[in-house]
Amino acid sequence: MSTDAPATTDTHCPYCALQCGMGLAPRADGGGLEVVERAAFPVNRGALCAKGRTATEVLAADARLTEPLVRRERSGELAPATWDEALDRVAAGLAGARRRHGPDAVGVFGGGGLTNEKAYALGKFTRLVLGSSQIDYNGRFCMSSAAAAGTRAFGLDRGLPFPLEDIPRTGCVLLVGSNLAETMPPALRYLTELRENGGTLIVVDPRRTRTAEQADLHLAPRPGTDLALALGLLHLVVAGGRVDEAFVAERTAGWEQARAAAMAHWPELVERITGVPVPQLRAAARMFCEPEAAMVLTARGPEQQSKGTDTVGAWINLCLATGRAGRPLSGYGCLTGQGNGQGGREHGQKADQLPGYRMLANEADRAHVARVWGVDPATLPAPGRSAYELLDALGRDTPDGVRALLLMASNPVVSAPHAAHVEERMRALDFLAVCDVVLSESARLADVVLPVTQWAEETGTLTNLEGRVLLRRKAAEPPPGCRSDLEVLRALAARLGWEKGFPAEPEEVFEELRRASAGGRADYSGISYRRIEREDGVFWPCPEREPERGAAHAPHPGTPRLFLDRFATEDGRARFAPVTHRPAAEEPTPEYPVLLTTGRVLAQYQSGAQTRRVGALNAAAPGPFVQLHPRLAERIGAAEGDRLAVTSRRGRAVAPARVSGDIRPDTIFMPFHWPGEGRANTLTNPALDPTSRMPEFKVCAVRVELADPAEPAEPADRDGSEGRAA
Ligand SMILES: Nc1nc2c(c(=O)[nH]1)N[C@H]1C(S)=C(S)[C@@H](COP(=O)(O)OP(=O)(O)OC[C@H]3O[C@@H](n4cnc5c(=O)[nH]c(N)nc54)[C@H](O)[C@@H]3O)O[C@H]1N2
Ligand SMILES: Nc1nc2c(c(=O)[nH]1)N[C@H]1C(S)=C(S)[C@@H](COP(=O)(O)OP(=O)(O)OC[C@H]3O[C@@H](n4cnc5c(=O)[nH]c(N)nc54)[C@H](O)[C@@H]3O)O[C@H]1N2
Ligand code: SF4
Ligand SMILES: [Mo]
Repeated sequence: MSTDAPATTDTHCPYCALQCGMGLAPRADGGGLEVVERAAFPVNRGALCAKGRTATEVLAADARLTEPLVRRERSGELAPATWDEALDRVAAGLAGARRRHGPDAVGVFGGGGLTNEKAYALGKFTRLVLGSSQIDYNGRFCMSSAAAAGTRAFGLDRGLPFPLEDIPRTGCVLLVGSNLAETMPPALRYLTELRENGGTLIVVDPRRTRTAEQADLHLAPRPGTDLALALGLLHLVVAGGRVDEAFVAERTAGWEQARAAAMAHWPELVERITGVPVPQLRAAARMFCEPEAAMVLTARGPEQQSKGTDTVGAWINLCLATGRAGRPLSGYGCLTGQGNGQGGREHGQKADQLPGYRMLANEADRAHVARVWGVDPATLPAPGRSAYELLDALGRDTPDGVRALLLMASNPVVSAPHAAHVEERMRALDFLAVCDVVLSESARLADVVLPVTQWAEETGTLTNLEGRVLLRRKAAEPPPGCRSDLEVLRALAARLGWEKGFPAEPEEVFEELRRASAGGRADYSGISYRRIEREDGVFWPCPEREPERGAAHAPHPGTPRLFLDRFATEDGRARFAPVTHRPAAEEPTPEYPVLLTTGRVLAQYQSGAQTRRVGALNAAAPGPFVQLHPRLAERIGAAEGDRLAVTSRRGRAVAPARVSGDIRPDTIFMPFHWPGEGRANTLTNPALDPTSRMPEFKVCAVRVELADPAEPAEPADRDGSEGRAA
């Protein structure tokens, strides 16, 4: 921080996609920073959830890594090392795998929490320095189905096509598989205001969540049946004569096929598939169609399914048929998840994409980016594997196996589906390097761990769920042993023969990102750090405008609202998705008679790597649990707090029972924030959506029984699993 910097720095929360504005001020007692209110920022207007309020605790030295660690050959243990030794080891590990097995034997796995600058640099590093096609990131586990469906329908994928401030002014919000009262608490206010203004809220969730409690109507389908539900609602729309024929004729294509699929899903059939009674279906169709404007918002519930892309497509169809898209206060939106869930997927860490949402398979896109990077387009690799497929290929002794991995900002040992298998694959690697701020369960398996700086210690841009590009500002100096991810990439690139092209200064990277994105679908070329500071963020697309001769320069204003005149497809029309219902990859059987779904609780974030290190959050959410209905509990003889064993075809997890009438009797719910015996992802199914390659986190078949009381509980180890044997 420069000496004349103001005492309070305006910045943003390190965690979710709402990217709440907050201030960071030096503590009165001189020890570190404290979070203070930043009321002027429009998204959260000062409100923060418990994670945001306690975020500075992860900056403390005792919560984090402050020196590089290298695995010692003799002891097999991770031990402190100098930066030079650690970086030399990483460069040698990556180069060695490439020399022995070719460039695609080196993989990179990124994260949607990385800033735009880091995501951009990581993709460029992989394609140029490593020459590898094998990069993907945890956002594949997050919104990739909504991204694929949005691109297919609208020609563009941006989480929300409107700012959050539009929500209170629409007539009805149909919220599908989002528990935002726990996952984005300050956003609940928009729904409260909607209802105060006379609008209605419909929530679709197999559980009666804190969010569902706010709804005028709560539909509780069986997990994995949203596609049928959406088709059933569209059926009722057609049968009730509520199709907006003029809109369909003028602004869409493909209606006949979509209509036929919906007509095959009559209400009684849909009741049988989903478990939602016909009168509730009728009520929902009525509530959605009655007001002049309405929105459908989805989150991970319908998206994290092996048919997530078609499922989101079916919800979009409902919007299109009723004319609730491409008009003011109407539309379909996806509530993205991670801090930079949106921007993280636009700038080149996704297996098939280049910066600016350009595509690796498109010649013109390759040529543009290659020009900015100063290389021959032919040297850019082809699209690579998706996240789970990449993890599944780790350490494989086959010609296409990935032998060395650079992991930056994800903790797949806890968060990947079929996690025991993924852990086994990671252990089989020839070489694993991890950049993280804490010694996560995945970092514990590494040969080299590089301790990096975090949010409040560095500057960078992030793109929130509204498509608003924000500036997260540096507010404190990092511990002396930490370096930024950008510095790490620069140092590795230099060791691998690229002295230039990898600046460590975020604004310099952003300037290059602007040029790389110019003319692309996610065009950031008109955005600058200065503009973001002045304007509380700028919505993309925001192309740079050449000043007109004689006239005062009017920069592009950014695009808070998309599609009002035309959709982003070539002919300007939105596309109906030709979708029909299909079952989940795993349906219940006598051996596995119960459905497991998974998700989040308020006080923990993701794999818990950061939030399990915060005292107040651990007190609020100390460990895993199995939420189950009293009828199911009675059937297996379980009472509140009893240890339950949950078994799927992939493994077994043990966690205490939480008996609650707020869940369907045929379904159990487990949060996925913990490692060890209660790890939900030991159970989950890596069945992938054929288009988005998103795994089916939200439904698999399990057996639930009382755990053997003689079996000792695993000690509650906050830091998780053992390291990798040498
Ligand atoms: N506290 C907290 N907040 C977070 C995060 C966190 O880890 N903790 N993570 C952030 C990230 S990356 C993300 S992606 C978002 C996720 O935000 P959400 O999508 O709101 O979170 P989830 O709990 O995964 O899923 C939401 C709901 O889907 C329901 N659900 C389960 N199966 C189905 C189904 O088949 N159909 C339907 N319709 N619903 C179903 C679950 O019961 C759950 O209540 O949260 C962000 N915010
Ligand atoms: N069963 C089940 N599993 C799920 C889901 C589910 O709903 N159910 N949801 C999925 C979803 S939506 C998501 S997004 C994934 C997320 O799962 P993960 O990818 O594991 O997410 P995090 O726990 O946020 O991991 C981020 C890691 O990066 C570190 N980190 C933070 N900031 C930085 C930084 O600036 N640089 C570097 N190098 N490291 C940093 C953190 O300390 C942490 O170790 O989980 C998925 N897994
Ligand atoms: S809602 Fe999200 S961005 Fe806001 S304070 Fe909580 S975790 Fe941070
Ligand atoms: Mo996510």
